[in-house]
Amino acid sequence: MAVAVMAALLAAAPPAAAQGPDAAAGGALRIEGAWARATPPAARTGAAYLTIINTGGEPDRLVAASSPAAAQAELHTHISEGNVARMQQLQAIDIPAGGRLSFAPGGLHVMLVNLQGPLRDGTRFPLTLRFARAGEITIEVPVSRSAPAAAPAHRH
Ligand SMILES: [Cu+2]
Repeated sequence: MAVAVMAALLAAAPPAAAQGPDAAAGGALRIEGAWARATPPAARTGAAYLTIINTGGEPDRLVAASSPAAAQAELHTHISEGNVARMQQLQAIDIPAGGRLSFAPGGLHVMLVNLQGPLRDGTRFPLTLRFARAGEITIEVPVSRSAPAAAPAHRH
């Protein structure tokens, strides 16, 4: 009797997470290598970077982002006009089937607008990404002064 109850409890337990602390899975999508640059105390904006990997056979589309760390989280890229690089907000970003989308300094980034407070080196904050197909995926974004060693670091 006791054994049967135990077996039922085990069967009801959720499956163990099969991912590391820096990877989040949402169906066919995997989010890796998230980080945000530490900001000065008075900064009103920050930027977060990450890589989205679509392991599935269907395209998906990143349509929004949000975080308790800031009033708004916008999808931005950099465009060059002559010698001037400036940021441009995107309404959505496609991720092809089997594709990989990298956000990195000088390119795509999640712009955190009206920060609730500075992003401090060594802390983490939640970031929720909303996809047309996969729905919402929330990740923890570590804050550091520069790109983690595993991430491609390029400056502009
Ligand atoms: Cu921006």
